[in-house]
Amino acid sequence: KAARMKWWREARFGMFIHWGVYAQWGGVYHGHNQARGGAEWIMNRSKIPVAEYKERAKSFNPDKYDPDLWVKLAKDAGMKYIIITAKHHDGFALFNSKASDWDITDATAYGKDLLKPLAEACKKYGVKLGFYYSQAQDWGNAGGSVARKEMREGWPNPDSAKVDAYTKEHNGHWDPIQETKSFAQYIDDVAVPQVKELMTNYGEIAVLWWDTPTNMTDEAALKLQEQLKLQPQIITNDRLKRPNFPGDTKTPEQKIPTIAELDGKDWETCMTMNGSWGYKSWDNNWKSSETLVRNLIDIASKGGNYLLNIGPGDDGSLPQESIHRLQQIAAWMNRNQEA
Ligand code: JFZ
Repeated sequence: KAARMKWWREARFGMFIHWGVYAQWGGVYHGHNQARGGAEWIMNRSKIPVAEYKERAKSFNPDKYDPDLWVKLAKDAGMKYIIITAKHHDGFALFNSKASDWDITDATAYGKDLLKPLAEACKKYGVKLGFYYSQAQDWGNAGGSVARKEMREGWPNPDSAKVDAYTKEHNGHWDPIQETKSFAQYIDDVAVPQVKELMTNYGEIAVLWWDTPTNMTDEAALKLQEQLKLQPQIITNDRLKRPNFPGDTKTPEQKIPTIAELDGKDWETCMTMNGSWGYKSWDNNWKSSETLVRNLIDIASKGGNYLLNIGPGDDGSLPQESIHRLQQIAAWMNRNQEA
């Protein structure tokens, strides 16, 4: 394990990327700003019917997508690795998947694998690439599980009480199409083959970043873990299934542990630059570059890694505020590096 963890323990700084078709909403549904949660949660928070969500996804066409720029910004800021949401909770795959039509190639106007060119750019700049994969929650592929959130936290829909009652009775699901398969079928038909695709088609993968093990079973976790043997050097976090699948790294979220809280395990704090992981058009609550640099120093001084998030827009461009902060971090790195 020590050999496998060596680069990660020295890395200190990485880039998290939350990107998907949810960027088209940007935290706004039917003219209403999402009341709570990250913009990547809008489908669940607003209980958008699956067909309606997929209809809008058809026009997803990120023609300003420039992975070379993303990786260069990361590299210049001193980041050693990038983790991108290959599939978030809405179930949409940013890659060409044979296991589901709910993917970039079949479901959108853009039609090209988004991860391949990112993998190439990472190789070019010597930055490691990892994938975030929402293994349990999947709102767009039948059988996936759903964390129940009340709709009235989303937008003032007159039917919200009815919708909330429905989700309560249906294990969080709000659209009958979500329950046309069992969770076990979803794992076998979608999650396992997709993880295999991710472990096979993009070269060396440094990290598999699991998330929200809602309704996970040991059986499903074992099947998913099995696919990782295709990448023997891979590092995983602790969110596959608790408590029997601890993974390699702990992931305190949006917070930096105190010295007293450290327990000797490898850890990585993930954090947003504003208040949302996915692109949210109206969130102007940006942390200053000074704060971000201080966080990095604080984390590095305690032996952790800092995974700092960007949320690209639906056209593939990065918020100007994010670019600016990455450049200011790069400038700080330059001023403070050994001669
Ligand atoms: C999850 C996702 O639901 C979210 O959209 C984002 O991808 C984030 C990085 O991960 O949210 C979480 C997961 C775990 C905790 C909090 C939010 N946690 O352990 O406190």
